[in-house]
Amino acid sequence: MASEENHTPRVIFVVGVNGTGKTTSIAKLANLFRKEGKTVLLAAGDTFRAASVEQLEVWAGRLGVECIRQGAGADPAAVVFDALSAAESRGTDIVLVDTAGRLHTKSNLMDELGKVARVIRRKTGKDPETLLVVDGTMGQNGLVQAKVFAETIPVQGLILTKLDGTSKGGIVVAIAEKLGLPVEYVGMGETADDLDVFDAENFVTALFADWKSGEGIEEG
Ligand SMILES: Nc1nc2c(ncn2[C@@H]2O[C@H](COP(=O)(O)OP(=O)(O)OP(=O)(O)O)[C@@H](O)[C@H]2O)c(=O)[nH]1
Ligand SMILES: [Mg+2]
Repeated sequence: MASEENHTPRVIFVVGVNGTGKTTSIAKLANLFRKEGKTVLLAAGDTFRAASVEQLEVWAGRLGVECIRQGAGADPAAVVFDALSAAESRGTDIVLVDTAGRLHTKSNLMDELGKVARVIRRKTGKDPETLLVVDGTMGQNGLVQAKVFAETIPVQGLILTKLDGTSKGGIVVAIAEKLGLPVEYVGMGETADDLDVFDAENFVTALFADWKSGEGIEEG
């Protein structure tokens, strides 16, 4: 296993509006990476509410992964710095960074994301992989919010959550078109196993199959 002195972990920075599914998606990603045989560490960067640190710790306990935390009200950048130090010394493969949900209109909170990203860059020598979590049931509103996030900090891809709900599919096409960002993962429920790696071809096939059955096309 990797434990050389200058180990640099892969850092995934998870951002988005309140309640979109960031913390749950982190648990799902941790579960996915662990199944791939990777070592994972969670950083409780949502220090805004005490309950959110606890929420992440409950997931960490269930999944058997470590969670680096400080108290509520701590500086998220300091929590992330600690988590990266721990990952470096332990040779951890992937650090998943949770963040407090924020409205795109709150510029001080948006600035905070930039600060955390800078700490990650300084500590690891590279930009984090930033994944923006978008609630698939939010329609156009989600799109507008996502657009502002992506204009504020560099975003590499999207996690589209709650696609197990009623709204299906269409938003994926709209987002890809309007934001020009790849959908990396889709959330399909509330458990750690409910995350799919997004595959455009399969997705379109499934959409088409739904449409066909909706049209009542008879089977040969
Ligand atoms: N049905 C469904 N529910 C989801 C999915 N992802 C998250 N949720 C639920 O959505 C709610 C909010 O999820 P969180 O992970 O706490 O969202 P968050 O973005 O971390 O929220 P804040 O930290 O408050 O901004 C929870 O009840 C989750 O169980 C999903 O893919 N499908
Ligand atoms: Mg959260």
